[in-house]
Amino acid sequence: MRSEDRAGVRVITLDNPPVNALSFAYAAVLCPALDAAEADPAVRAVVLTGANGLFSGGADINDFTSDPGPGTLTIRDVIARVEQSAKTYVAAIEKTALGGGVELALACDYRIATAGTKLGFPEIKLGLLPGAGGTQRLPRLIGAQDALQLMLKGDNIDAGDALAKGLLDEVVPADALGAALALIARVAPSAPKRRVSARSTELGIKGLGLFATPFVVAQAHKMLPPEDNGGFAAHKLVDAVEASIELDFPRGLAREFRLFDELVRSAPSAALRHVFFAERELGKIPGMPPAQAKPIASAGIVGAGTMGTGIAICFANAGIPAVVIEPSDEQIERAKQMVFGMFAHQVQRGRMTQEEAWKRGQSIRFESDYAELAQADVVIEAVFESMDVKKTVFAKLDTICKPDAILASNTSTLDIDAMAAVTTRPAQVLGLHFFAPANIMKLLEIVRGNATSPETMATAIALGKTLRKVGVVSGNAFGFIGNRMLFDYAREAIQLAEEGIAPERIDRAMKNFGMAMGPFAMFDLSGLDVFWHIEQGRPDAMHGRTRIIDRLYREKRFGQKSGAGIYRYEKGSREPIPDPVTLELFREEAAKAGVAQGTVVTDDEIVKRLVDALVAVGNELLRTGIALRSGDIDIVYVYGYGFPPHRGGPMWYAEHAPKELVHA
Ligand code: T1G
Repeated sequence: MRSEDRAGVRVITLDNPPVNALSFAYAAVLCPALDAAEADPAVRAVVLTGANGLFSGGADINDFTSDPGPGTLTIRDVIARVEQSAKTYVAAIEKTALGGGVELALACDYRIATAGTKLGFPEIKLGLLPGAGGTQRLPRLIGAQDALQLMLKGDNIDAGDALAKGLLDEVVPADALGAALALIARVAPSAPKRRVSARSTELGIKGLGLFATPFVVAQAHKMLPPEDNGGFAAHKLVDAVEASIELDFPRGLAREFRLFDELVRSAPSAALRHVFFAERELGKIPGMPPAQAKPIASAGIVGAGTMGTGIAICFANAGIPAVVIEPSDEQIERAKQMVFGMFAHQVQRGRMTQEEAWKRGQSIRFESDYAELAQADVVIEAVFESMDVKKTVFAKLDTICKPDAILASNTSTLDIDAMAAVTTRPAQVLGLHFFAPANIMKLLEIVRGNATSPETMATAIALGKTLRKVGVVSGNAFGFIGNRMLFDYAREAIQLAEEGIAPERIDRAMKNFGMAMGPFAMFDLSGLDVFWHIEQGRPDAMHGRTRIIDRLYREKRFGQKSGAGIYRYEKGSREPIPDPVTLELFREEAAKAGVAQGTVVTDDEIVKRLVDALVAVGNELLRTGIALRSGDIDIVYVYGYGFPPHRGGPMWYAEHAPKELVHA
């Protein structure tokens, strides 16, 4: 922390690298400094600002694993001192202010930020609510409706929106500190304190007075997911904002503190905090010598199918021009439609200007001649999932691409080393496994081959961030991390169905657990034919072929795309309809395999068996080093396979869920 005086104004600079977290330890530094400013008659006003390129990333999330001992100073004590001060406080905010950082600013009399600053309350993403007065001060400042939206979503808003909502008093092009000093020169010491807590909360809904609060609150609760399935913090947040309307400030604050304490001890919050830190560990590869990432200024993609085109859109969104090689004019037309459609949709949703959409669309070039890839810094192959086809592509790329170009495969299961072996540059070959739809799904498996160099890995990890992906490093083995585990998960689901449990019941149990969709609906969405093809390629060691998949494939029941798979679908509908034909197929296959029908299981036991299947393979992947950390596996399943983040991922869940629910 730095503190200096400028003409009677004490400038206190938050300086707790890397993100100026307002930890218990840092509160013990800040509180005496605030007390000193308060006691110094020469100080007529105080400016709070931040070092390290931001204002503050909020409270220190590490602090939540332990209870602050009696007398421990916390962010709440810092904020109380600022608000109760007799002096004028101005928050001078640059770049980022999140969670407790915004709550600190809310305790000040004035808030000034530079244009482009991001402000937000991400606590909900940690299974928490703003627990340093935010749920009581923000509604008083900007109205209950806007405050609730901001805190329920947990997304950042920029300074312009924050000014429009009344969260900020001023937005300046640059130099927030200078603007704060100028404001103080204009207003202090004559200006009265502007304590937000002294205000009362307006509902902030046109034409609706506070009388409507019970109705609005009830509506808000109705729109939230159930408490036991991801909605725990959100419901508490609504209760806290209701308190900001119903109760005076001190009692509202006490209600907030009680609700926060309940959340910080909760399993969903512990799980979400695990996901937060697991995500930040991803780029750290134990044992890999430090290496410099190479800049990627141009990309090539081979294959303009759904994946190839989605990958090209990722590059366009990151401002990197991409050349897509596709021999079929018809396929190029389809791909151009997809690109155009995707960007037009962004414009319609107001997420992009027409001009920006045009620019990004134009940055993707479709060609048929591989020679167009000669100068690309990275080339990603996204052709049909056949090793022979991929080897042909890699051998060709190796002769055409510049010597230091990186060659990557978007394969979801196949052997990267086998592809590298047909090139003269195995050190620059790796897997970059995108998930469908590639321009939407955040997960990226970065598959390290035996010969892949540290420099290539560093470049790929940096590229993942540039493409705004969550990049997880995987060793080179069949199915890498995600798909490898998925096979055993799918297998266990089929086993349950062969034992007589209806697919729709299994899917319902997994959805109620929080999965985005159940295993059988997933089969039908991704296509049983795709599953069948991958099964043909998988090593026998991984259990035999799945009889029912074979059977459904031979009966051309491919899923949604053919109108029937595990479920059947009405024409033009994606609504799964249980199909007695499938039940009969399961019964026949079970009888052939001598699988006893009539197993009686609870929904919890269905969840247990399926999560167990994931965890058993997860442990094997950790033992063999294919996965670096159990946290990495959790991130793969949360970002790539719809595993509920409030359960922390399969490995975390197995370790932390009540023992009666798991026995991995
Ligand atoms: N607490 C502890 N560590 C944090 C942290 C935090 N709030 N924020 C970041 N870190 C660590 C992170 O783990 C990493 O560590 C390093 O800082 C750089 O982070 C009472 C309850 C601020 C936008 O949720 O969103 O306030 O890996 O890689 O990309 O109401 O970090 O280097 O060892 O992400 O530049 C609410 C979380 C807290 C914000 C910077 N705040 N942080 O992004 O760096 S709860 C948040 C972020 C709260 C109050 C409540 C981002 C960032 P390491 P990074 P970045």
